Amino acid sequence: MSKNIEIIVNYKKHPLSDYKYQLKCENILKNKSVLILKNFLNRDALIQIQNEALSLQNKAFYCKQNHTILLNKKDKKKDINDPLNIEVISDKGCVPHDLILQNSYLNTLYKSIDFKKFLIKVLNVKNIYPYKDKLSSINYNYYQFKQQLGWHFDNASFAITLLIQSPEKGGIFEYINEGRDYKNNYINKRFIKDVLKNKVKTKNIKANEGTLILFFGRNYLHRVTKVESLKPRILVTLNYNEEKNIELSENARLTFFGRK
Ligand SMILES: O=C(O)CCC(=O)C(=O)O
Ligand SMILES: [Fe+2]
Repeated sequence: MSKNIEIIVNYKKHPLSDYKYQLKCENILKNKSVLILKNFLNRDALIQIQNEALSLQNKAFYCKQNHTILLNKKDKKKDINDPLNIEVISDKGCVPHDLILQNSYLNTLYKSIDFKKFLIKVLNVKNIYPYKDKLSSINYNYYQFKQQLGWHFDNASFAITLLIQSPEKGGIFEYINEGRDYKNNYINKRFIKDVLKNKVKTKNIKANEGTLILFFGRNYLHRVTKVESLKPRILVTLNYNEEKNIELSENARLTFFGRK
């Protein structure tokens, strides 16, 4: 199998190594905090990754969690009406990196120098590194019938996802790009309370299978609505760190993958 990234990525539409294209993407991400690259994967590569996702599905570890929008546990001693103390539910399945074949297109893409250089420029970071542990760098995520991800802000500064399979109904990525400025330690609780009460009109991302999404999830309240079809929503997260030798904590690994 060739390791050429042009076999995987639709270079005609997304010329990752072209400086002008990089600048354009960097500006969109800077201004909108989200970059959506539709038809990022070539058709054959998408089909191959979809097949891999389906063949690994029975190995997924499913976890259901109650958490606050800052991904903490609810504090029973604190005000239960405080929007930072309201619980939401997340449940999905996860296949960790060590179950993905060495020669998977996902590994080729993840390790590709061209892809890394593109990400570094667009995210405006010094460098990016894989996780030190063997589970966290690339994950398949499965949202089965009635599964969802509750409203939250990410802990990581950026997120990179590839939509692999859309459900027939539900499983929509919704977001609000107001209400928090992580750097300045600002959070608009009243506004967020209205979001949690479904009083605010949310935006959603219309991604199709093969779409790459980059976003700054620390300032973005986001969720995935319940999947309403038997066909699951399948998403890959490509996880990098700005520093070397970072591990996902053992606790988090036990929670999301069921093992260390
Ligand atoms: O499933 C998605 O599209 C988003 C996933 C997400 O927000 C997360 O894993 O923090
Ligand atoms: Fe998130």
